[in-house]
Amino acid sequence: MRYRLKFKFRGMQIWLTAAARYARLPQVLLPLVLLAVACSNGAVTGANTAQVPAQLIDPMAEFEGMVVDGPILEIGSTSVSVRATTREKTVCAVSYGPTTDYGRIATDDAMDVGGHKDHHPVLIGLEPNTLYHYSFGGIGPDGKVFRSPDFTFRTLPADAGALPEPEGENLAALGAGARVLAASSNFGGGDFAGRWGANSAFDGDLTTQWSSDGDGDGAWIEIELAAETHVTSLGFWTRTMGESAQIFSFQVETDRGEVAGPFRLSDASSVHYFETDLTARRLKFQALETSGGNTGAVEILVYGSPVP
Ligand SMILES: [Ca+2]
Repeated sequence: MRYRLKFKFRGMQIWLTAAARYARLPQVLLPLVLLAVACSNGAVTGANTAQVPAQLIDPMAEFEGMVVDGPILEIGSTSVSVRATTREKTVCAVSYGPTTDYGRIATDDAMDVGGHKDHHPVLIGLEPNTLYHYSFGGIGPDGKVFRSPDFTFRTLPADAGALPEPEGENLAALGAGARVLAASSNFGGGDFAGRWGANSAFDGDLTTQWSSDGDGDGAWIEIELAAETHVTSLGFWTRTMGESAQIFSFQVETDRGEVAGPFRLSDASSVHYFETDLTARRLKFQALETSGGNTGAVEILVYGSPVP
């Protein structure tokens, strides 16, 4: 079977013919069609098309040149963290789903307006022990799009020993009236509400993170709950930068001087829950063992009931 594509460019007829013997044909043809539409629109509206390069972009070829490290996956049972580094600042996205039709998209909420080089999108809402397809792509400041070929991963089986998410409201959420009192630091000297600020560990957003400024084992963060609370469960999702920034264990200290822990975090791909029996208005979460560097948390959660 053969496809034929026809379009006008600056008054000239250009014919493209491609044989459909490669599985990637639609992915190669898409940018050709987009370029053709862009060129023909310019001709119709009279826009200045003199600077439009008459070149055809192959996103997968651009991917090879743009992505210098990754994608590297931190695979959990229900979520996957993706890390990739691009040669230039770009805006990235991951398409993912159970088939090559994908169906979901994730991007890096920490994105600068002008894009960035270190990308950390998180794929959430996954089923345990399930095969998924994904493609990492984006666009650079030169207007060139790039995307990876189709990749796959299998989520981990559900951890039989892991505690499920507790019932009830997360009392550590800012929306539940909790607030950050203090933190060992925020990356870059920012404030609590900044991009890497302490509030990011209590905002209910799995794409935002609190990052300390190189505190390693010395990282800590203290919150005040809306009311004196009998704390029956904690949840903690550590951040990671692969080789650093990951918390392996932590403890929690209350304003009454009670200490619980150490609690071990087996990975950085999801929230880990722990049962507790504490009474507190204020809770101080302290890193114990870490891989050093800009340690912090994606989310910290607290469950329980008000003390009568
Ligand atoms: Ca967050």
